[in-house]
Amino acid sequence: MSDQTFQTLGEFIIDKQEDFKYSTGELSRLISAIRLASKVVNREVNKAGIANIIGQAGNQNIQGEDQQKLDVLANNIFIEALSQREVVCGIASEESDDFIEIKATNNAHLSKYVVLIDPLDGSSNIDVNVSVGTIFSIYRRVTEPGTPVQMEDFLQKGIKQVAAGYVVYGSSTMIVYTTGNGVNGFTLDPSIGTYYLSHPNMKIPTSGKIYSINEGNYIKFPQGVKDYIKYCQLEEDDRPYTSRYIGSLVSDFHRNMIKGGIYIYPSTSHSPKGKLRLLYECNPMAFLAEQAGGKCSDGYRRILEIQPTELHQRVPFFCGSAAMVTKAEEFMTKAVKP
Ligand code: P6P
Repeated sequence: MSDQTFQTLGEFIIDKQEDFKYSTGELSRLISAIRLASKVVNREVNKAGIANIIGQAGNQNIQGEDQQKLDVLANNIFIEALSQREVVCGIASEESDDFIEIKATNNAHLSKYVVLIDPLDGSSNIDVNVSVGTIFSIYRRVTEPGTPVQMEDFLQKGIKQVAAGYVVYGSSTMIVYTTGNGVNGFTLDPSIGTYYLSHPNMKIPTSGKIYSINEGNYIKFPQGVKDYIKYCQLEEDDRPYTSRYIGSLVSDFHRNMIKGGIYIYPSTSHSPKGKLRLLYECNPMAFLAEQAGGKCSDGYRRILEIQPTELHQRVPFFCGSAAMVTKAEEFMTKAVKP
């Protein structure tokens, strides 16, 4: 790193404190809790390989310690970090059927935030050393202090998010997040455990040349998706585009944030609602995409306007450069016109 002193994430959070209306510092403490948990998960992810050598998840390693599956471990690390600091009154996780109420030791029930999280998305990629990530979404609770209520406090539309972000545990570890005032990316210097502002005010290029979709499912895709893929492959204008699919949402999304492109996980004949979860994958990514000038829909409707009905519901997902998502939506609409 040059001798230029980059702002740290801690300094950034303090500087941006005034961005949060009526700020009590609670949201800042919440983001700081996520920052801490991400460093612990980063350490565990980075030693996963060696852990595999000395003991598979679910077995005992040579120290006789039980190897936890990394996504379960990551889930526990984030829940502990958020619970200990009494900054949230409830957490919904991809790893838990129901939301977790954070019991008030002091004034947790007065905490005005709920967090929805995918603690280790793409964890099946760990064994092949592909980047994985954490995705988080933060809302202000709607109900009065006390036990949170699923419908009112967790099943809120994405437009109600107060903050959202992801951690990508890749060739370098980054936190990318928004509080509704643009998107900023921070890169971890593992030698001192400090995140530095490396990607200020991130903007998704309006268009791009990368389309990202699992074409192994091609025959199961809706006609509009098939038509759009063929459009991407035509030798015409700025095409053919390049196909890139890592199979880790955070990595595919992060690449598009920087280079431009579109990521699609559509409905299929086997999964009519697609695969990705609305509350802790699609909504946070949609908030980030829109804050960075991009676009995100289910092929027809803005993701952030969808009214959730279940904690773990799935939705089709088209996200990335605005012009590319608009073009894909045109093919989807054309294909269903009588
Ligand atoms: P497929 C990982 O399991 C995940 O939830 C996303 O991170 C990723 O983009 C997608 O599923 C990959 O799914 O069906 O293409 O393997």
